[in-house]
Amino acid sequence: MFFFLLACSGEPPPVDTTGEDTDTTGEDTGSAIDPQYADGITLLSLDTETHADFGYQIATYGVTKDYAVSITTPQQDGTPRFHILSPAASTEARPVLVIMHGGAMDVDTKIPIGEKGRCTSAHGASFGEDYAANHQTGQLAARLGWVVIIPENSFCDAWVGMGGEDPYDTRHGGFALTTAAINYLRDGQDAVSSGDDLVLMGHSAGGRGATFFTVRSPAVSALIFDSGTSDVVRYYYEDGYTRNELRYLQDCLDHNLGGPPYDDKSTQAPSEFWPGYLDLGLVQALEGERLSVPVFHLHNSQDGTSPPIQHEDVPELLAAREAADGTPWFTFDANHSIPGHPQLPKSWSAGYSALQFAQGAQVAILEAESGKGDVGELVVENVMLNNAGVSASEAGTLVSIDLPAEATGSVSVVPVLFTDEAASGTLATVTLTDGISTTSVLLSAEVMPQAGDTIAVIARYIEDARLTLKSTGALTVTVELTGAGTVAADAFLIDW
Ligand SMILES: [Ca+2]
Repeated sequence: MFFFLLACSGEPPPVDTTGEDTDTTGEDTGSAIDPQYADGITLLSLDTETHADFGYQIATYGVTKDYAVSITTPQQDGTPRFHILSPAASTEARPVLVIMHGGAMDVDTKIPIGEKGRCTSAHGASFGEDYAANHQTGQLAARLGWVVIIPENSFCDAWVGMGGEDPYDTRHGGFALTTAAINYLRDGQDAVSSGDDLVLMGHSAGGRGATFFTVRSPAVSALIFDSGTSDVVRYYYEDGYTRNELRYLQDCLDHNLGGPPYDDKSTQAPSEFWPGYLDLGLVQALEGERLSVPVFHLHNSQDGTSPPIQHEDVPELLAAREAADGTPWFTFDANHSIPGHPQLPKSWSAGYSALQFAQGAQVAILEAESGKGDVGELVVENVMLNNAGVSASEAGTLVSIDLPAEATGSVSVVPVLFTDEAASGTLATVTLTDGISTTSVLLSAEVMPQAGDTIAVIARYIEDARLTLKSTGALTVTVELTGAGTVAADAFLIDW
């Protein structure tokens, strides 16, 4: 049995998230239940309707203080909860995606300087319920057969809280709750078997939380970091925020991690609280060689909380790590674009690429507007580059674009195309060729996503639009329109 390897002050609880004892064959899954699990986790509700069309259910659990990972005090006005999206029962070893939501940071010891009451049980429940029903990447993962865990953080602890063992505030339990949820699944309590893939994904404050969890858990196989502050020390000290904002976020981090990162900023003398910062910041974790898993790094250069200065060191650190030990990485400026940001409606391209990456594929996102074709007009809905595409409604070549040279071998391409609501019939032919071999697919209006379409349409679109070609040569993807309706091309998702 593995335990967390910890170098921080205070002694968080030994927690096994390796799943080593999990029976991935699905046989006899109920035989090794620790009695305290049964006492500590309660099924609060079971929703079999929301995701019935693909055979999934949403189980919502409440965690009590008696659970193996102690959470001394329930969150502000309720029982800590988590959701599991899964089939009712399955013996198949499924990859697991854990999604940590944003906003899980506040000062709960005094009246916040910032948005008062932002981090509450209602806040956490709202995130959790919305993610379970609607989160784009979460649903996409479920449709692809993953089990999805969504913990609700209203501990205001930036996901670092160790519950009853927390050295600074035992009301904080974000880390402990996430651990409890993963252990619960991996111990076979949910009647679904989990495989070796355990992927942590977090948005904003959840991005930092997912980094912190990944550093401290040997069971995590990949990290999807979305729109968090990559450099938490710079975040603590950097200009770019108002005086009140800076005081607010410093108060939050002081409260979450016990104090500031440095005793003396001018000499960068680490404080006793430094180990927390070392693991919470993506930059700090990489600099400290504390992060060993593949990282899918999404950032948004339009984001005021997480401006470009936050992320400028990340590619170099990830590239250096790859040069040293071959660990894969991917970075992408999603720019809060649609598609691009995996939390927003219709924003499934980055999420889909992230899931492929997390399962070992090399990936690329190729913007359609960079290979503008003969017929299409460049469409820019706003100044964000990645929200641009090419659009046309007459027959001809919409876009023809060469794939990156490194995409060789068995290469798959999913074109990200959209159509207008009035379109009907066959709209486009998408072709992937190396000049010798060619593969094509016809796409129709009933398959191609439109504004307001559900994830069901998107998932079907991915299945129907995916092209795969074995090739060692230079590949080109082409979209030919039939003229039956308006088609917009945003990007091509490539994995190999
Ligand atoms: Ca684009």
